[in-house]
Amino acid sequence: MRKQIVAGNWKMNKNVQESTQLANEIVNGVKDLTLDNTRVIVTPTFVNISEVVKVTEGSAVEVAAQNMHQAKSGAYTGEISAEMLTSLGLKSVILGHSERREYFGETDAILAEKVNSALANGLEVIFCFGEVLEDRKSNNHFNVVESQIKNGLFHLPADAWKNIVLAYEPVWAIGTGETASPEQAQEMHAFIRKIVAAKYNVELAENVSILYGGSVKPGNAKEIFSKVDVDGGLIGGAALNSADFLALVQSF
Ligand code: G2H
Repeated sequence: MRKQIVAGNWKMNKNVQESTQLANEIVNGVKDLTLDNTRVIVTPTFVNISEVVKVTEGSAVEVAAQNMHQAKSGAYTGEISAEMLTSLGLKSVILGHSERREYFGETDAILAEKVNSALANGLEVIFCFGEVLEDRKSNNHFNVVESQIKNGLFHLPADAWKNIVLAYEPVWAIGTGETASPEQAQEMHAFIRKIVAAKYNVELAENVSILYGGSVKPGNAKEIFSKVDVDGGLIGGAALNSADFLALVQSF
């Protein structure tokens, strides 16, 4: 059975004290929960990862990174490699978030390299993609999503997919308060599973967790997460306070 995941994308928020406090509250909050098939992940900024790792050690809360550079090492001022993340004990990294694509020029080709580097270093990849509003208005959203997945991931052999989590984030719903309706999310997630099954096989597609992201909050999560092909969420704004985030963890 594929895993359900609630992953908090803290983006460029929280200093070290705030990060450790939030992590502490989440660690304490999940202690009494029966999580069974649900993974809980938090992603602080790079500078706060070490401290958050200390707080979450031995708990059910996993720590992941929001990004990494594709090169092994070298003269890339300001960048972080996959190996640096694994040396901190991290198991996962988010790649391809629309903010990285839009503000930092991350192309499909760069992302494919990042995916390769992450996997080669034993990291799980939470791979994000999603259409902008114009694509949806022009009914081009399925094509856009298909091409992002194809260009970023379809070069991988089937066995690499055990370390892939997909995150569909319609750009028009990110941080805007707009959410895709549960039906829109389900429709896209079913499409994604179909194209992955067509490229690989049905079993592989059934085992991939597909998260939804974009203004998920306690008030809408239950309905979105209840959809058959939605396996949880990548959460921004509502991951920044423990009460909301813990409510989301319990929204399955
Ligand atoms: C989408 C999401 C987290 P928010 O970026 O990845 O953010 O929940 O604030 O829309």
